[in-house]
Amino acid sequence: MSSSLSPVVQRNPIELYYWATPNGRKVSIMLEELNLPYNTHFIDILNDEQFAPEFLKISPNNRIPAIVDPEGPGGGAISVFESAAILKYLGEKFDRFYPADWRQRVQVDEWLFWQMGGFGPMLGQAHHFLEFAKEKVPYAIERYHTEAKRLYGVIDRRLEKRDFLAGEYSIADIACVGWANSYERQRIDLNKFPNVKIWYERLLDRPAVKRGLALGE
Ligand SMILES: N[C@@H](CCC(=O)N[C@@H](CS)C(=O)NCC(=O)O)C(=O)O
Repeated sequence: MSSSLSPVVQRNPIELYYWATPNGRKVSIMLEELNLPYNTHFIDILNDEQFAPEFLKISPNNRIPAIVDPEGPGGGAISVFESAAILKYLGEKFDRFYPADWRQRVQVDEWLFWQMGGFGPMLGQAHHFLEFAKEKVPYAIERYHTEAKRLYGVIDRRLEKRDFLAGEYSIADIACVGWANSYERQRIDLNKFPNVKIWYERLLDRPAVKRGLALGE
């Protein structure tokens, strides 16, 4: 972990294994926010490249995103898979967007894990059954679309009197905006969630968020 007294300098680029999806974009946004050098390796998940043995060595769950940092703990290389683990790793290493204060960090973790457990998997299912499923399954559409709207309601209440999800702008916001960015595909009317809409626009005003979202488009 870095010390806030001596900012860590990244000398060699981080290797990013990526496809332009909500989970992938969380990491491209974070790398852009940190202004780090990185090389992007596009893993075409529509053509099963995520199952290549070389990729499985760094991402055993055969999913993007993953990173390899040549300058990991102790100086040697480290690979990290799972988007929240990557956000936490980078946040801790560079001491940015992940507060050191324990109480504040708990809040960031709450909303980060909320995203990983709900505002991600459920929105993904809604998107799948609304747009991709080969057969129309009304039960599944109703179940996941209802859950997606409930989750947007949760985040909307949370943002009622706040600019960001957990104190200052943090990896919790970065994780959630990756998914909120696909609200149209989830058939969510953002006008019904006005606090989310303002928060989303606030995040889109950040050049790094724009660049991260645009990677691979
Ligand atoms: N919990 C994982 C989920 C990653 C994930 O689902 N990635 C998708 C793209 S958004 C993927 O690689 N899908 C490939 C597949 O399903 O085979 C994370 O947050 O990193």
